[in-house]
Amino acid sequence: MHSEASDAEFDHDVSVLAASRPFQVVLDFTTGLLTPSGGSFVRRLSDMASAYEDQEVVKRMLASGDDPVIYKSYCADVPHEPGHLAFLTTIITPGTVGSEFFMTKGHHHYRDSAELYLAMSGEGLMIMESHEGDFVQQELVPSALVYVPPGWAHRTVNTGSGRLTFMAAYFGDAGHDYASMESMGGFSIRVHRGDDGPQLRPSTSRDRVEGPR
Ligand code: PAN
Ligand code: ZN
Repeated sequence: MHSEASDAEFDHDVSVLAASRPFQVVLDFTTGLLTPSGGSFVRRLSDMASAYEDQEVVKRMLASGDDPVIYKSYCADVPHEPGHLAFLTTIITPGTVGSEFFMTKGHHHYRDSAELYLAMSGEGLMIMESHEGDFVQQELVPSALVYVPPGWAHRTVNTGSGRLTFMAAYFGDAGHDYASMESMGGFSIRVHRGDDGPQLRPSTSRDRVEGPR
């Protein structure tokens, strides 16, 4: 089963209570904490080194022991099973790798299904790409809700000077497919720090994967 290995971070010991009875958790809109949470995971630069465009900078940072936490997620105590609605919060640290803003790995869902994002604090962008290669960006500012239709890969980028926090809810059996975007060389557009704010530029990583034409 494809989803089991790549969804390891999202899995946790779900309590019998949470799985079968209504429950309540508290979202802290400033810190992004979900309390109580059923587990958490962290992604450092070394966990997603290939996601960034400037591989020279990545190598230099890691070689000098600079391996920042790019983001942390807190998962609700909900089983990853059909019929359930899984949700989690994510807190992206501010920063860049070269000029490219810190961001999530980004993924498709194995089962093409919708997802709902709620921005809680900070400033960012959500970039989304369909199977057909259509690209859409949406701003993430506090209280913004972004609807991701089935089939759209999604990545979140912190373009601000503080942390970006948001919550996302998705179908329990959606599964997380990171490989499909990775195998194409990532998203077609990247978000860099420009002189006047975030700048969206075509990614050069796709050329690396496709080779010279
Ligand atoms: C989000 C993401 C979360 C971390 O909850 O999983 O922000 O990003 P990556 O999974 O791309 O590392 C979501 O879209 N869940 O489906
Ligand atoms: Zn998702």
